[in-house]
Amino acid sequence: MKEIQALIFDVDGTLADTERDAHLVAFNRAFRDAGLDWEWSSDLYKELLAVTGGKERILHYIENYDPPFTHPADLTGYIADLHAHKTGIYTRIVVSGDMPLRNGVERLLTEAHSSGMRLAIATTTSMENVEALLTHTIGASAMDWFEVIGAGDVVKAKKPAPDIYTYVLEKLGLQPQQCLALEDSSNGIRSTTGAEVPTVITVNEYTRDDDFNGALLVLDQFGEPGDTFTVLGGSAADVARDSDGYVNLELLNRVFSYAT
Ligand code: XBP
Ligand code: MG
Repeated sequence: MKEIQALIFDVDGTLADTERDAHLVAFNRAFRDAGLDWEWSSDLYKELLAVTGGKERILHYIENYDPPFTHPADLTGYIADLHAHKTGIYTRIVVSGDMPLRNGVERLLTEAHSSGMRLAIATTTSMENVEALLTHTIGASAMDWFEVIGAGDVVKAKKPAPDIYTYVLEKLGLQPQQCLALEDSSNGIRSTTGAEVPTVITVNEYTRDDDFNGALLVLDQFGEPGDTFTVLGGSAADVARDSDGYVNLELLNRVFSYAT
């Protein structure tokens, strides 16, 4: 059986349900603190998630939703400052311990780490946010579990462009077909598909209706013994149906060898 050489994890929506209870809350508080009369609802945020990256999302909102706003001379700098403030609010929410990892994530990461599996992260959010999340869920040592963390502005074109995966693959010194990506959104799978990395999806409330064409497996969650996943699709769906109902390395390797 062909074995996975490295797992590459997305962060937002995959490791934790950060979008509604942390990112969205932080955006709205940052707007209020800046004296802006903007309030993103959860439904609007679902639409805005089509654009990845907080700075890019704010610009997209200004350009396409005509909010009350007096354009500053330096719009890029203004958005960068607003977003930096949002990042501070976001990390404080995460540091307060109010953002748990999704079901099954800590078990899977712990198994992968202790078995010597190479681990990496490919995310649109910032390194600060990744560090806050890992440190305040698993613990500070979890940052060292990941050999490569590709985050935020390290590449110019964010997801759905393949650049962040290409960057991580290059740092790992691996070919795409030697790795497995874990994602939660259509922007995520467009990015992995562009980089030719086989992909397993766990959906969340914002991405349930996304198009996951090309996924090896689409699940509602990683699952735990006694709190098992539902298989939603993917070319290797039958492999998951014939399993104990939670994602572990053995299942991922079986799904992987089905694909490669
Ligand atoms: C995550 C994102 C990010 C976060 C906000 O996408 O789109 O923009 O919503 O993060 P993915 P920042 O899970 O595909 O990486 O505000 O830190 O940019
Ligand atoms: Mg995501």
